[in-house]
Amino acid sequence: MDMGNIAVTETLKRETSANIIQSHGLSSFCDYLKANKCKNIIVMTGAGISTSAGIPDFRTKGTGLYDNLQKYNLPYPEAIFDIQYFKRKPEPFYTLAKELYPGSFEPTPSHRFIKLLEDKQLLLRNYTQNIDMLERLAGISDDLLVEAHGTFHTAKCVGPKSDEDEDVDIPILGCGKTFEDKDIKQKILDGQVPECPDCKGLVKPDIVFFGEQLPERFHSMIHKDFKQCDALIVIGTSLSVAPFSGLIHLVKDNVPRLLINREVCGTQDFMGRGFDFECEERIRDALFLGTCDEGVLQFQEEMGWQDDDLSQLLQKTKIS
Ligand code: CNA
Ligand code: ZN
Repeated sequence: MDMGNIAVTETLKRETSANIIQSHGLSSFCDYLKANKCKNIIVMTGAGISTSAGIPDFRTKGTGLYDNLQKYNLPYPEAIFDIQYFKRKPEPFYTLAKELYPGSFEPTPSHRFIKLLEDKQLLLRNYTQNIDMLERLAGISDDLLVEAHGTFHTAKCVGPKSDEDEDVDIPILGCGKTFEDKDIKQKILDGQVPECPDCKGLVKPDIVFFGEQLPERFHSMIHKDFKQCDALIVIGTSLSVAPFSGLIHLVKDNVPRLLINREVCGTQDFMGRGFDFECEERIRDALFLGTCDEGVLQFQEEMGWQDDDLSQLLQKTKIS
């Protein structure tokens, strides 16, 4: 028996089984941040951080948008964000856009928390799937924000409406004219479909529909950012839309990750890189199961941060 080999194997075992954080709880994640002085934190967010502002998410049973689209008479719920369907029938999207139009909602404590990370110079980037622009309203700087599913901030002519039976080309090119939200906002709020003044095409806000590419900024930022990331926080998303959902696999495998959400998600085994909130060896992922706003408040307490704004905002906001 080669005792040298056994010793090496034992050392390797100990190294690979060493915990990164001490338990799967939020406090262990915060202990790690303090002990390791992390300052390249990436925050990934979804519709769950905006529900306490009064904006429904997609998939929550009962209150989510997908359960409440009957009035739009859609062939299937996702059609409302399907580019092919939109080109044939833009009206349902605009009816929804009128209801959800940015401007009538206030940022939540969870948005404020991300801004707090920025103020403390700990935020490397906020990757959001949301299109409600509440990050901008919370004051998060443009350069720290990646709006992965686009924004209502700008819009583009996507060409004329298609006939019911016409196959829509992808990519769908209009005359290329671009617009700012102020150019089309009033039309949308008046319940009309905005039209391109040059070619009479449909003007579509630059939010990413199913069947469309994510913005160039998303693709150009992710590789450098996720390599550099020293802690990952995921808040208020079901992690069910790719490629966004795959970002949690991009951080180095010794980087701790925290999920704050009402339900567990992201645990699918992707080459051993899905969240694991149960393992007893090499604990790396932490979970706060509850509302986003409660989670960020507890986070802040664990870190010993005093932020009266956040506490006040939490009292004002209805926790959903
Ligand atoms: P989703 O699939 O609806 O998932 C939301 C997740 O958040 C679910 O896991 C919920 O359980 C959870 N959740 C909801 N409310 C809370 C809460 N208060 N506290 C804790 N957890 C909560 O939405 P995703 O963002 O994952 O899906 C991506 C889609 C949704 C993106 O393309 C967005 O554009 C789209 N979307 C955005 C908005 C918005 O901008 N506010 C609203 C609705 C949908
Ligand atoms: Zn046009």
